[in-house]
Amino acid sequence: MTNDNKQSAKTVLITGASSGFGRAAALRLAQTAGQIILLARRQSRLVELQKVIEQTFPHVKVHSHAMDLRDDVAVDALPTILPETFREVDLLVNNAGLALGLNGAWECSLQEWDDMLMTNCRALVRLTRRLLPGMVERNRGHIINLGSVAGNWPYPGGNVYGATKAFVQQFSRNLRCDLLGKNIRVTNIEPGMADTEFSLVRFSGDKAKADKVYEGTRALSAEDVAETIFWASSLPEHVNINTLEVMPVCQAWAPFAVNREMASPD
Ligand code: NDP
Ligand code: 8X3
Repeated sequence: MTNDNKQSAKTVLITGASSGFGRAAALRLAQTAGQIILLARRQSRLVELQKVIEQTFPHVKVHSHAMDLRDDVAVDALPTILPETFREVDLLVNNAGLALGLNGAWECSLQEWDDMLMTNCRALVRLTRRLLPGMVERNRGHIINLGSVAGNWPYPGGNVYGATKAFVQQFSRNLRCDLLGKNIRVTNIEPGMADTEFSLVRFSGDKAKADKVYEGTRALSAEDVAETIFWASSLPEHVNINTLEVMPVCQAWAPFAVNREMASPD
């Protein structure tokens, strides 16, 4: 299988483009895209990235759109308020997402659980639902979702975050079923430990705690994950990568956890 850049998406929408995978994916996809829509809440970051892309890839048209994906009204309005030349999205990268906290389920903040559900699940399906009819009408498109190894493998404190990513995985597969017979691809990319702002967000800005996650490791970089997004999107149109689980070499699965203080008295 060789990459065929002629098949690459023309108009790309990337959520969570202000940081990490989203930013790196925008820079990587700009090498072949015609138009790129950058979406996240932090406008100044998007504007800075837009300038970098425009300077580095003068052929690419960039539109920055600052919004909170938890806002249903803003998500619903998006397809009709984009500048006309950006409306026919060929590649949707549903990347925006977050983990909040690493506590046991009995002591987690319900607000944080809601925020993860709203961003990682509700916003992702809503935006997909809004853009999908156009893809179906044009019989062309690719949706790349950012799942996680946390959607496949449980770990302590992963409670709702992992569950949101399991949702994303099954949503991706079910989309494939619904789209059978249409020329639309769906891919779920499932990275392991990657050094972005992810842990800083998870630990509410506590940099020492976030740095500890990556201490002594060679974690995935944002660019490593961006490369997988680019690769999946640049394969010939008849090739669908369903799921792609990617870990750094320094990461593997834990053994089963066994508590040895619960033996019966006799
Ligand atoms: P970052 O924290 O670096 O980036 C997250 C992005 O999501 C930011 O651009 C942020 O932008 C955006 N975002 C978050 N909430 C919202 C919102 N309500 N509305 C709009 N944009 C939002 O993390 P990563 O790049 O690492 O994560 C990207 C995706 O990959 C996430 O879905 C994450 O769960 C997943 N992932 C991460 C892994 C890791 O170890 N890093 C591993 C596996 C999966 P802003 O704050 O400006 O709105
Ligand atoms: C992020 C990877 O292992 O921190 O999705 O949950 S992990």
